[in-house]
Amino acid sequence: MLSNFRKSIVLLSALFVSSSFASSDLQTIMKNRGLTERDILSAAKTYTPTGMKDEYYVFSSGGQSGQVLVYGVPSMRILKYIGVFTPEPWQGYGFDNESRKILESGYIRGQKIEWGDTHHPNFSEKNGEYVGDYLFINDKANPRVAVINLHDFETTQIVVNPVLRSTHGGSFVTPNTEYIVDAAQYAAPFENEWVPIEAYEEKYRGGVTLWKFDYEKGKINEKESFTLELPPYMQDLSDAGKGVSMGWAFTNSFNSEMYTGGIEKGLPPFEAGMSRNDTDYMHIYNWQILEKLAKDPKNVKVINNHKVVTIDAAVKAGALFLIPEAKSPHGVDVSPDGRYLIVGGKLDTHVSIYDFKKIKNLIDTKDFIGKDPFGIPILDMKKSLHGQLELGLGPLHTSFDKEDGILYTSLYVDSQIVKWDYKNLKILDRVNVHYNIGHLDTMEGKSTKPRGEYGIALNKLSIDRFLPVGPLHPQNHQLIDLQSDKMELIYDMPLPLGEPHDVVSIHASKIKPKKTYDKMGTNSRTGEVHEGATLAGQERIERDGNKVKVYMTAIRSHLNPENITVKKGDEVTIYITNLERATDETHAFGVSGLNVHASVEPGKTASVTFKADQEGVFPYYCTEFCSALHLEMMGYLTIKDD
Ligand code: CUK
Ligand code: CUA
Repeated sequence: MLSNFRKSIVLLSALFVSSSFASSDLQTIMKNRGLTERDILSAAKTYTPTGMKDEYYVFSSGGQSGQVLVYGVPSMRILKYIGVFTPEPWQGYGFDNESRKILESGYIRGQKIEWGDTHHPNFSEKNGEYVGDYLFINDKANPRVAVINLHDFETTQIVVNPVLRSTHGGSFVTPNTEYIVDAAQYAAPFENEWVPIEAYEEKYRGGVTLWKFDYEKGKINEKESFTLELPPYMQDLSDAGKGVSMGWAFTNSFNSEMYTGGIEKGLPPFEAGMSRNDTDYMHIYNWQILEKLAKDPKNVKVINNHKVVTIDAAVKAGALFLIPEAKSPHGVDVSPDGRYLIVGGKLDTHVSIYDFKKIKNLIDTKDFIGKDPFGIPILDMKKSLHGQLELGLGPLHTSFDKEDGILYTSLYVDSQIVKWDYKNLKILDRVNVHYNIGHLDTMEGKSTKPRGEYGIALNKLSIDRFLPVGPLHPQNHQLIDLQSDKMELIYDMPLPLGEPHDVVSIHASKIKPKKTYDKMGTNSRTGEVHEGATLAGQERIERDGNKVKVYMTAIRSHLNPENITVKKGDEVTIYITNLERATDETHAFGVSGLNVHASVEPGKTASVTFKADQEGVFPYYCTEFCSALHLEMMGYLTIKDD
């Protein structure tokens, strides 16, 4: 597929360069639109004619929308929004009972949460390679992790962190999806109680939660999950070891000062107090040892029904260490072979390359330079480093090329991507992006087998790149061609849903979504046949006291039943089964004026429950334009006061 694509580009460029460059039609268009030859080549690299499909899927965080976006590369065409932490009406997410149950499991200690701050999506992995079965994503604001089933692109689970108050360094995945890891951001007490800020060092804590994933069930097992207690250093981005560093994981931090603010008292603000020290700490911990510790009650404090492995127990078992890193770093990214840890300086112009073999040697020979106030052994920074390279202002994140030793790092302040060689510490190329890049991605770039080929710059600001739409600007995802020595910016895509912090990409062949649900009457959130599944001829209305159950079917072009009469005060549940077998024949069910909606894809059963608390006549209808007789796909709900 790629070779064909490449061939057509070669052909096109040959055509342009050798002949009179372009046909007169093309020349006219170029002249009228002010396009250069390079623009035409970029168009040829990204334009995807009708019916042609993309080579890669990209899954993007939807930022404050609490959702996930899916788009294709190289076309950058948006394919789907997936409702995750917030309602999504088209999919009925948060409206039908099945999805509402998922969404409500993400409420925190009874508090309804209606937004998210999604940061980092990650795929399930085997041997560190991406497997297109599941996607995980974390919510920084309301510390939660969600599981999305990639066989139907639906959210199937949300777990709430029982001890941390905000999490950022997640959700990264251990090489065989043993754990979904989520590291704290802002330190806070683990218990649900008031603790004065003066007790910060004593009572506030950071941590890393290791969510145990049951691959067969596709679910996080909360009982087998645990948290490693960490000092209140403000943990940050993280990554799992692989290859030579299998079993280990790495988490940055940015407040080794343990500064607690105080601008209101005339003290320096957080930003100044937190960056006084020249170094912060990378946390190095071994999850394989920790998982054994978590099974023994003497290593564990149980807080909010959740196991917390103490710092002391982790240190005693040789499972937790610190290494200084240049002040307030940002990303830590593990090389495909697991040997090198690339740490973005953020406030430092350098990127630091740590060598895990050196780190392991220091650990094995107990070669420590001291301990932190919590008794955690500290390794020598210089002795752990492979080297440092000055890349420019604001290095943040890194993603890898298919060529060994080559990678790409984002520079926030300089608004650039730098291509460089981390083994020989050499800069190879730079490209400007628009503007202020955060994360970047290369295709499958954080797996053990990166494919490179395309890069995506996730830019925080777009300023002048798009038609203006008011003071809140869209963000800009820019596509970069990585297939030759020189990086080339080839496409801009505005993303208007929220701040899309991070994306992950996967070859299209690795995602195998269902076209329809195979078992008639599937509950899509559990994969089981729904209790309310209704086949043709089984349609009925049942009453039990003031509870009314309607077993409804939908098929082109009628809903059955078409008349439902209930009494005021009844609790009404309608189960809707879409009997279609045809691809893309979704029916949906909406009742006017009652906030009732469900999307029912072929083979699915969804249910809605509502209180019939006002007398009146409420038309219901299919909200998907499914056939020429779609408008006729309707009925009447009448609510009678007697
Ligand atoms: S990120 Cu979350 S602050 Cu660099 Cu992963 Cu934007
Ligand atoms: Cu079914 Cu419209």
